[in-house]
Amino acid sequence: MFKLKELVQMRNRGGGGTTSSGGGMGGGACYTYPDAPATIGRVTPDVSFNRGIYMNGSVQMDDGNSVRVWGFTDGGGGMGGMGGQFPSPAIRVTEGQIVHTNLTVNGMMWLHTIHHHGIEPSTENDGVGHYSFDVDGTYTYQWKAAHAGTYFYHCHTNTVLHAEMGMYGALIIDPPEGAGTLFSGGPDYDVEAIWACDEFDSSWHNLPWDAGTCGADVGLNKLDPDYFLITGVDGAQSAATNPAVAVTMSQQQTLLVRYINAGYLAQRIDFGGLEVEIHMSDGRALPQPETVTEIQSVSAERYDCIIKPQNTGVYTVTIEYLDWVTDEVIGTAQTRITVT
Ligand SMILES: [Cu+2]
Repeated sequence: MFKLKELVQMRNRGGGGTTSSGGGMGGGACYTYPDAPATIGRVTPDVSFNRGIYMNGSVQMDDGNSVRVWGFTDGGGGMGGMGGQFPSPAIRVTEGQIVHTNLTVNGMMWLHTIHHHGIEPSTENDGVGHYSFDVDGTYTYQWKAAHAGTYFYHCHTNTVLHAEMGMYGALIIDPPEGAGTLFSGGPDYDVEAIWACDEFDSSWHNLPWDAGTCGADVGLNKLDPDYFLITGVDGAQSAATNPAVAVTMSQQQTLLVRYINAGYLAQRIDFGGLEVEIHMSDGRALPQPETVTEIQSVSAERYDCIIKPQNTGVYTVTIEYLDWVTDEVIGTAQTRITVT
């Protein structure tokens, strides 16, 4: 009688043992589903976005190292993978709109999808390859922005790797009142920050796109992160002052922090003594706002946090990245809210 571990070892040997190095379809990717159809029931959208692919980006870390990232470009194309940003450009729409997200992977050997996380479209438009198809040419994801709130989109091909590589961006649905109001009947805000908190295991970042799909053990079950980021910026030092992350506001203003757990670890955020009103989670309003000074989250959770500072000052916000079983702190990232 086989034990589970032996069965896994047998399967891994049968699966070929290694993955292709170049990442081409000819290299033997398994468990991918190419050939996207035309969008079923396609209608004229209220708004559309074009997304291409880049796979040659890099993020400069505070210790001087750079780590390779992949992501989506703002535009079609995808050839050559130039012009990427990390995280990928936000998709921002208004509640009630029919949206088209046009993904173009033309001319590349790789497969990708877009999953609009927290949106509930049809299976064909949900971007989960195993349940529909991965995209090797073009596909138009058609969906409705049903509920205002904070979401994100990410690739769902060989997901454990592609999400880790940085293939995600914010997805924001404003209410009909527009940006400046969180949801109809909800709070208004003057200043907005999007904090997508993520961790990198840099040893994963040189793997080919199809790593592990044929059953080889490439280590994707062992996340050993060495970098801790806020919205693509190293949280060791840079995120404390980088204007893409750190907030400067006056005491008379109201701040909205759209917080996204974009990593795999649990996270705990301490707001440095500021009181925070949680108004929404995962794209839905809470029955009553809850006032806290700390949030704890798990992978893919979002919280919409309203902050009305009572005093001027510089508040250090600390994100702790926690072992998902033991709650041990594995790393930290910091940024600041400066109230003048
Ligand atoms: Cu991908």
